[in-house]
Amino acid sequence: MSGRKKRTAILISGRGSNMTAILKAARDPDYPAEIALVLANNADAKGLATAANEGIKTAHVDHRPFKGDREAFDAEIQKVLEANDIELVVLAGFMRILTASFVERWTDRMLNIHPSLLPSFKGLHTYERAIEAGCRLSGCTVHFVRADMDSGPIICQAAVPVIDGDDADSLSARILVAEHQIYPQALALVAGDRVTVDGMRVTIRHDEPVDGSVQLVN
Ligand code: 4DW
Ligand code: GAR
Repeated sequence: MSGRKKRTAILISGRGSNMTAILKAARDPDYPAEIALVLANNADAKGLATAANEGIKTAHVDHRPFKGDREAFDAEIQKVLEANDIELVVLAGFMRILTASFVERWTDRMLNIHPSLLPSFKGLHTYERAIEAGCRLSGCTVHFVRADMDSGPIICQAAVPVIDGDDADSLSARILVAEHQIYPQALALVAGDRVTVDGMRVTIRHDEPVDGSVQLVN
């Protein structure tokens, strides 16, 4: 690997399967990010125990004592990130909305994954809405975080077919497989300094020529 690994924090609220996929990828000596911290707002987040078992440093910042003072909650998170010399932040199923001032401090250094092909289906119930709309393709998106929910420059997307008879459970399971592939890849691109942002457009420096072939689905 050329250059030093970027010290990265993963923020979670629950299961942490994307976190686990990233931890696995980060075991590669050539992976350009090291996961220096996993932080959760819920003490019982399953991902917190997984990370601790993997020997990763964990932190718990409970949002409840802040009683809706989001600036104060975010300031506490910022304090923990700074204490751990964090350079990149990865939201992986982190369920608390972060304030504009926190988001701006981390502009182009904070990533999120969302289970739809953004900018379609921002918000909740993405699977039900994609099925209801009759989409033949759905998928997932890794993007830089901006103050507006589920907005921000897109780094990677994966298209996943919607199959006749799908329900939210079957579609979400298929999309999750793709999430676990693209999130580690997207983080590697950012941590490896291969990404430049211009407005909403991300340009990626690839080593291999990009496959531009058209794929027909269903
Ligand atoms: C997201 C958006 C809204 C809520 C939860 C998650 C998507 C990812 C995300 C997390 N934090 C973010 C984002 C984002 O896209 N943009 C910003 N911050 N600025 C949501 O409505 N959460 C509510 C609480 C849910 C819970 O605790 O279960 C909330 O009130 O924060
Ligand atoms: C993932 O499906 C992720 O795309 C979604 O939460 C799940 C977290 O799972 N995120 C959002 O909906 C954000 N808007 P995980 O904890 O197993 O990684």
